[in-house]
Amino acid sequence: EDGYDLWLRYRPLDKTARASVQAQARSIVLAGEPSPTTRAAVEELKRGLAGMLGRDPAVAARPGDGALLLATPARLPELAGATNALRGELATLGDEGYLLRQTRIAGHNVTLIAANTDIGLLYGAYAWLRDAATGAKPEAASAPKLQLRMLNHWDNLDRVVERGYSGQSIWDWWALPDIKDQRYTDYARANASLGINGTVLNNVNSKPEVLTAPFIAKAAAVADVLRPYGIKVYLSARFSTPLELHETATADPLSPEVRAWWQRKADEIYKVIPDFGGFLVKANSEGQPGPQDYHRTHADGANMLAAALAPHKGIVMWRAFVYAPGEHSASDRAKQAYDEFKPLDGSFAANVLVQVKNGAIDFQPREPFHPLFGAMPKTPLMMEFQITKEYLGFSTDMAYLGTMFEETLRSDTRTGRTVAQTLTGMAGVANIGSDRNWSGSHFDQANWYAYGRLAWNPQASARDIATEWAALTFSPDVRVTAPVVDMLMMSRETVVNYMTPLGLHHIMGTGHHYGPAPWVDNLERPDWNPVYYHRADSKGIGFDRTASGTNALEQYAPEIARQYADPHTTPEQFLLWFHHLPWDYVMPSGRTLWAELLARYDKGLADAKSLQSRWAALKPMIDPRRYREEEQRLARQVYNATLWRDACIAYFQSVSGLALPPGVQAPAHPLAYYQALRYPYAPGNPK
Ligand code: BDP
Repeated sequence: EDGYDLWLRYRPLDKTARASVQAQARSIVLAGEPSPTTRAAVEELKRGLAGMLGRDPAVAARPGDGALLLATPARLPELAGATNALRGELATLGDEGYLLRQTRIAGHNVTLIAANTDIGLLYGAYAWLRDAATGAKPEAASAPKLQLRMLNHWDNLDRVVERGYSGQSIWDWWALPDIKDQRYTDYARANASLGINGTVLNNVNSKPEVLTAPFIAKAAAVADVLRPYGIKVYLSARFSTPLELHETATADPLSPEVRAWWQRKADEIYKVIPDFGGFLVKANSEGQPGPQDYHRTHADGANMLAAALAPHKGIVMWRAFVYAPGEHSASDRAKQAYDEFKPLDGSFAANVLVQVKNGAIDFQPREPFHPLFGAMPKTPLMMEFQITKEYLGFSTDMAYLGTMFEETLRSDTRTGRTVAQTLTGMAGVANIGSDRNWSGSHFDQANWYAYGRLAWNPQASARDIATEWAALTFSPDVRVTAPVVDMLMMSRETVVNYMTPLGLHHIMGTGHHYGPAPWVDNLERPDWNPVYYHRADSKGIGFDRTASGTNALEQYAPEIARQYADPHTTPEQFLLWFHHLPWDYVMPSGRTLWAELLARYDKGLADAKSLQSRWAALKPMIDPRRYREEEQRLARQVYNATLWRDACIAYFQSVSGLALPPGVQAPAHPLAYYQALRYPYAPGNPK
């Protein structure tokens, strides 16, 4: 096993499971005429059954006893019939939902995969296969809770992936449109199995070229492969495209010439991609051009593009990740997005969604939820999660993000809704590349999986998802799933502890964001420096975001602002995010803040070692290649955790001037050693 098959491995079942699956699927029957989408569903069922049962399944034209029957009301009038009990249930499932049921149809006992549309059938087929492979009962009705379930590829046209740790981009722009890699189809299968229904092919730091005819043709070729799987193609658009292509004299969104250009461009795209999804835009952030260059607002910019796409039913996903030099950068970068976007609530066109990162800084190992969730009731919002682990040790360190996504989604905004309930869509910055195992490491496949499952149902449990993934990826044997799930569930907290415990953030190495660098204080902009974020000195540590500091807290609902104003009622995990506290501040554990910080670093390292030994215990149960590949990574993770612990302790001790309490091991090297470490060819770094 090399990981290429992801969670769609369809390995032979044990005897009992085989008998049960066989009984449910003596033949595969599609009601009505095939379409490209039902063909994909039937092919997947054939592939799955052949793998799990060890022989090719029969495909029949009409249902008999034991048939696995795929039907929509349009394909099988009986389903739509007034006497059919399923009719009402189906009516609640919308265009993408499905139901699985063992029932009697046309005088036969069948396993029914029913939906209102062909894409629902495809999703139902994947769900049935998942149940078959994990031994779950095929009795379900499910519909996605979010309309838009997107991947965002940060893939450049030269195939370098920004923050990508799994090889080159899977999109071979050079070979497209004539040569369509088999991987595109397998990508579509994997994503459809999770219910992902859109993908942005190129980096948010976009180039004008992507909107020229040759690249539109390439994107169209990808769209053709993904279409049967219910996945629409989107592109990241650079705001100044017409100007940079020398086709207009300005990029001002209110200029008639510019508006007309984008309209023509939209028409041109829809001619070759009739179901093109729309644009994702990063504007006026990190040097990207945008409407503010012309003293216009984000809404002016977004609405101009939205007007061009609206006749074709396309959408604009406008990112709220804005941070630029100026007042905010000098005081508190965390406040900029809210300050710029909250006043615009209600002024975006109907086909604009604002895409907000999970936290207000930048994909840190832990952040409180972004204050814009719950604050823009008149604007459809999308969550942006980062599946690729830019700040969590790349694909080297193990960190299951299901728990992190869950933590944010379940956060109560105190505006009557959880974060999940404020969402219309979700975007995940993909961790997919052309590595054989797709995601750089086997465990990182779990993050793609968890993201997709949570995009379908943001209320799902990270633990249940981990269990499902482990069963599909390694083995349904509980002697494998139970320990693998334990590893997954502890892994992200482990990384938080050895990198940024107690609410610390952004103390990673400059540019690449790998490894510790809390000492960096000499970068051009204040908010590029780790010292800006931890503010440690001889007296204390932490960022004061209360009223005595930057008051970023006031961007949250009053109940939260009140609760977090006091360090004693602030959740410990966010303590230093919101407060600057003296080193001798007494923690709930009874330890001083200084001692607690050291204890957290120690725990992070101890847990990294525990991950390693837990995996070692699984050796007899895991296939050799995947075992070895993760074994090496977990060893490297122990090295990284040691480095983080030692470097951070050495540095914070150099500022606090405090002694290490008895029992705490001194760092292996002096601070200067850690400061001198370099990572010259760290992957994914655009600089
Ligand atoms: C940061 C990355 C940078 C991205 C930026 C973004 O370091 O490479 O371009 O986010 O989201 O996390 O636009």
